[in-house]
Amino acid sequence: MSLDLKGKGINTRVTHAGKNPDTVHGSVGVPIYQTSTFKFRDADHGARCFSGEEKGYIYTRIGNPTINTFEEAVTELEQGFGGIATASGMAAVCAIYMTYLSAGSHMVGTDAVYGSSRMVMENEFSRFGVESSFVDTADLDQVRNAMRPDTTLLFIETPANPTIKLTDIAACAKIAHEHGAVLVVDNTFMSPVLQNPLKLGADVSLHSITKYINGHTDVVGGVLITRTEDEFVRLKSVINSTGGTMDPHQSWLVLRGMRTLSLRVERGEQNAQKLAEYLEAHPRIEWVRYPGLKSHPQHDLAKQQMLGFGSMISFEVKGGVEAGKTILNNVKIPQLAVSLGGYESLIQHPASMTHHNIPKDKRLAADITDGLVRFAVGTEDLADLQADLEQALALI
Ligand code: LCS
Repeated sequence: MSLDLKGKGINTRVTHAGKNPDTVHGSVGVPIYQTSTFKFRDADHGARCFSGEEKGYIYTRIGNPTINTFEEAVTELEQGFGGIATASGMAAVCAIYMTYLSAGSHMVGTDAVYGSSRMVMENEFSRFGVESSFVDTADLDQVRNAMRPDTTLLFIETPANPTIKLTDIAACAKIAHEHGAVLVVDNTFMSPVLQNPLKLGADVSLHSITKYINGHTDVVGGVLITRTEDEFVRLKSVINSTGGTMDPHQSWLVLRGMRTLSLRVERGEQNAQKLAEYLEAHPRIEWVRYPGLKSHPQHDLAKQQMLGFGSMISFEVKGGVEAGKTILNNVKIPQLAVSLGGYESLIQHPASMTHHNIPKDKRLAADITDGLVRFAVGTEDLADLQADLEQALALI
């Protein structure tokens, strides 16, 4: 019998969520069902599985026990109706666009979303007659003004990548629903441990699993968790038929990584808070953005809608781009690489890396300045990270 997780704390849920499909051997680890297809008992059984009269696995693009265990587990963490695992975070983003937009419809999105989430809309979906407005969703008036009668999707990322600006999820749910639109929240930066958008009224929570949920910088993946059965059925139908699904081995790795999610998040956050305070007080730093700092313009919103402040910091060094490069080239512990949410610290330059594909005028309008450095804080010892930053800052 599986453990009843109702009312249990986040650490217990991270550890035990998701039913083990092995009812034969009693394995504690979840088996990898590395198969593309499943055998029917007879022709009638096959027909019943296809018609939905009987539950049963058919074909791995449509469902697989290892993938389903991961989907169940992450749904438990987000407290949603159902989860759908995807091949990558971008496959999840595109599934949202394909499901909620049609020729002649319009979406409103956060201007500082992950670069490709914006560019795939402006460069590719626009070819199919879909319109979009990317605005500063931290400012609710900009959201309200951007909504149109044909707006069917409000897509926000909070905290936003890489400006660490926050968007009020509950307020956006209200605005979206008043316009008959759905609210989708990219919850990647917080993970289900630190923010639960569905509880705040969002219709779908989205993650690039590549980041905190997997946490080991060795798998690319995504997931969508819905608040209601209706949204689950709509999205599942689009994803199953368009094929951006996860595979069983990928799901197994991600499930394994996820079992330490709350420990990693807690440690990363402790380090990030101290490092943000250290950087803010440093004479060679121009500014620091971290939701746990009192100087963050939305520190109160962070305390209200988040369960912690996360481990993503953005900062700018005095001396702009060249001084920023000195930091990137001289820190020894954070590796100079894109991505985030792994156990190890990573550092990168959004203007020339993750957000290079956004035209400069749009990038600057979204406050992604040329000197902005993004620091994904890992689980190393705080003293070592701080000493490393100190020696790099001394070179400026
Ligand atoms: N959403 C957010 C907030 C992201 O940061 C990313 C990737 C995605 C979606 C897409 O997920 P993927 O397909 O890569 O799994 N962000 C990256 C970043 O900041 N550096 O490298 C990738």
